[in-house]
Amino acid sequence: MGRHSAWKDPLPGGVKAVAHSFGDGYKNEGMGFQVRDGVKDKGSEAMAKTALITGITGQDGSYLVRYLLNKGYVVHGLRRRCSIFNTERIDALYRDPHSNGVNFFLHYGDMTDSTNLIRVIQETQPDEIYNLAAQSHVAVSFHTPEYTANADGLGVLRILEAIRLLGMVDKTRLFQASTSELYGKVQAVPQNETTPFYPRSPYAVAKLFGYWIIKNYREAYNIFAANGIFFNHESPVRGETFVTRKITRAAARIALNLQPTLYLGNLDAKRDWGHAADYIEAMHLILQQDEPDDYVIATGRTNSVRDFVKLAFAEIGVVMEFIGLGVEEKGQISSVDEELFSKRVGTQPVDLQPGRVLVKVDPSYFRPTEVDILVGDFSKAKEKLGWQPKHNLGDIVNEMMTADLEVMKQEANNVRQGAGYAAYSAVQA
Ligand code: NDP
Ligand code: GDR
Repeated sequence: MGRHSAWKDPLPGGVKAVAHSFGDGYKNEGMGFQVRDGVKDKGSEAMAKTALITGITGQDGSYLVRYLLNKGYVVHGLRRRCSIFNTERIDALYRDPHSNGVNFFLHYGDMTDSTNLIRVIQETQPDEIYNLAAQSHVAVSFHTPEYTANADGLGVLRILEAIRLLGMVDKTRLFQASTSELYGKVQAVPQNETTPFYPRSPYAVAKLFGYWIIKNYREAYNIFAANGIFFNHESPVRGETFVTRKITRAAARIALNLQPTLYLGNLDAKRDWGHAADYIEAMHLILQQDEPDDYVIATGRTNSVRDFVKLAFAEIGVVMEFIGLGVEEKGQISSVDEELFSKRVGTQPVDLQPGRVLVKVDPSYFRPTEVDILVGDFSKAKEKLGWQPKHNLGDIVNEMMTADLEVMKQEANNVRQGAGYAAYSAVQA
């Protein structure tokens, strides 16, 4: 079992998972994938729309490709060359490229390379491009600011220029994954499409360039280019170093005695957390409108990192309380519901007595400049797109904990059988 359990099974919409086996002899980097079932639109290929997704190996890409394949799209994805496989989230869609009816293709590429973006767009002739590729970790952007600016900022310009230079302005629509991080040091609560921006990280500044270049090319060249100002969205396949997944993984590991303590940074930060499955539907809707426009996509509710910790542990019957202040703050067990614990974890709680400290603050996770509170007003999306979130935070935490418990039970088994070892990433963020 991989790092994520969520995509190992038959896929949503009746799409069947197919065993993965990447060969290394592809002459053409257009690798073939096919969804065997579940393609609702059985019309001819000439009728099918073609989409290109950058960032297809990421959380949102893995949801979006399934959504579009189920709608009958032919989907092309941009993947980076990596020294190990980085396609775990989409492996279940793999199908021998020599088969008939392949409708999902991967192409090597990078947002920092104009030549390859131009070539892939020319070869694939997409009706819709979803630009999801980014160095998306805010804390990491302080360590790699120039690269982040290049990939997340200039990368957007490269795609716009490719559309223009290839004469595809009338054919191709572009969705840009903009972010609530643009609001940064917030100038109003909640934030909507007219709230002024105040970015607080190299990531956010790079995304600000992306946001404005989309608007500028829309006005200057009439390109159908639109920003989705997306607030945080999570899922069982969220990257492991974002705070929600870090917490659900750690809670599952602590329950199974694989890890003693969870170290976090700023527990006071408040975020508007939604579900990735809802947000990718909004991306698609944004590109189906008559006119290109920019939309806030959010839930309208905000919670602190501390709240999220409590919700995650409550899933396994562990009630947490926080004592102390600042870097001395600690999360300790207040009580344990043993029946719920054994139902969810499958074992009796070991060493989980009231008073035991499970969460500590490590200042190395603090950011040089922080975004204290985000909460989005999605009224425009509701009115114009008919979009609203279907999942609440309780649903999200439940789904993430269920998936991480499954992954960690397997890891605990491996440890017991001496077939593996309990390791957690040496570099967390
Ligand atoms: P992930 O970090 O999970 O995925 C990012 C994707 O971008 C991965 O496929 C990654 O490839 C790819 N990528 C990174 N750098 C490059 C590059 N230089 N060239 C090509 N591909 C690259 O992000 P999410 O799926 O969570 O987010 C999708 C997009 O939405 C991002 O742009 C993010 O900034 C934005 N966003 C996300 C929000 C969220 O809460 N999830 C909220 C608002 C905006 P690899 O797998 O090889 O690393
Ligand atoms: P964020 O997400 O920065 O909002 O960006 P992240 O989950 O990394 O942080 C959320 C908040 O939690 C605080 N925090 C910690 N964060 C991490 N990663 N690790 C910790 O140990 C920790 N402790 C506390 C952070 O300081 C922050 O306040 C995400 C990304 O998906 C972006 O790409 C996207 O644009 C925004 O959401 C909207």
